Amino acid sequence: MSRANRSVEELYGEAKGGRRLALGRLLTMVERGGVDAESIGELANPDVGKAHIVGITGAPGAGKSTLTGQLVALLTVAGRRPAVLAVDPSSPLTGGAILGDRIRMDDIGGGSSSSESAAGAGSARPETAFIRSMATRGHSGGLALAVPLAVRLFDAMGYDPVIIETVGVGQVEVDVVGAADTAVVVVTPGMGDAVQANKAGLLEVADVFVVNKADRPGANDVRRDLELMLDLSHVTGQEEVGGHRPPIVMSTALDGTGADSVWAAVEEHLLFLNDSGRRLDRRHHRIRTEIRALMEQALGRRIDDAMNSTMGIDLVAQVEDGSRSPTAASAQLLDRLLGPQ
Ligand SMILES: Nc1nc2c(ncn2[C@@H]2O[C@H](COP(=O)(O)OP(=O)(O)OP(=O)(O)O)[C@@H](O)[C@H]2O)c(=O)[nH]1
Ligand SMILES: [Mg+2]
Repeated sequence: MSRANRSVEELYGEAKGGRRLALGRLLTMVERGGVDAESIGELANPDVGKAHIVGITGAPGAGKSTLTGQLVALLTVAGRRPAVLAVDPSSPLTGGAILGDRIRMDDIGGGSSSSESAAGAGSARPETAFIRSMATRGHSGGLALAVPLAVRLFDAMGYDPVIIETVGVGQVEVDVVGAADTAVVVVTPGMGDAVQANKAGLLEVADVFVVNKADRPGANDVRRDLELMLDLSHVTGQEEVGGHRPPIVMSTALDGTGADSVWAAVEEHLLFLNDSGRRLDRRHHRIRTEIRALMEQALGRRIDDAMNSTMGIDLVAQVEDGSRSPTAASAQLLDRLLGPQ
């Protein structure tokens, strides 16, 4: 790996010294990916490993950002330094919601949340939380690479906990949350919401369930549905022996009711992880996932190069004129790329 370039190194040093603007710029580089992002990964590496990584997911509009804002308020009052990474939903369903997220969470976080809005950097008020929205702009694998790196960066900067908010609709999003130390799944009263969460694969990854919008009718029904599903997964042996049955916590994020219980459940799960040795398993899984995503990206680049090489262009032409099958062409290119398998 090449030496981190100078400007990235300087920014890293500034960010380490508490300059929020510098951290915002580093996060923009992480978001873009490429060599600068790689350099940041190298620089942060010796400093990571302390933060409690918490994933918060759930359907669009479940109240994840509102709840996260309440948690951030609670944590900063308690003297913690939380960081929040709100992954910009690329889904057209929720597109545009992120600006609202930013404003709402900025109100609570005390100001700066990104390089663009780090105006509070010079204010006298001690700012302990750092909140950042991250857009991955449709890069394939962008989210899978940028999120773990941003988490590492926050961790290296001494932020703890690091909270990741994602909409629980796609596999990548579920994976991101599943790779956290503690995965919080937010459901709301509404027809079959618990069933939807189950379908989206969120039941398996949940360490803590939050029934948010408990001020609305039907909250207790959702709770009951979740209990039943958990009983069922227990009966069918999905729950490991000595495992952790995810608690179900009621919350009204709108006014903060229950946020303290949500955080208590999250902390309790961390204790369980530490006591049982499972925290190392999570870390192991996270590292494997991250290395795999990096390899996939690097291989993807080499595949593109191979397709654009003379050999690639010739092979495409041969498939076009019928003298070779796509399977044979791909095998030949792979042989060239990786050596005979
Ligand atoms: N009644 C009620 N409304 C809530 C509660 N929590 C959040 N809301 C409202 O639900 C809406 C969505 O809240 P968000 O926090 O943006 O939800 P989200 O899950 O972050 O949404 P996306 O990021 O767009 O998926 C907002 O209008 C909130 O004010 C709650 O406890 N009760
Ligand atoms: Mg949100």
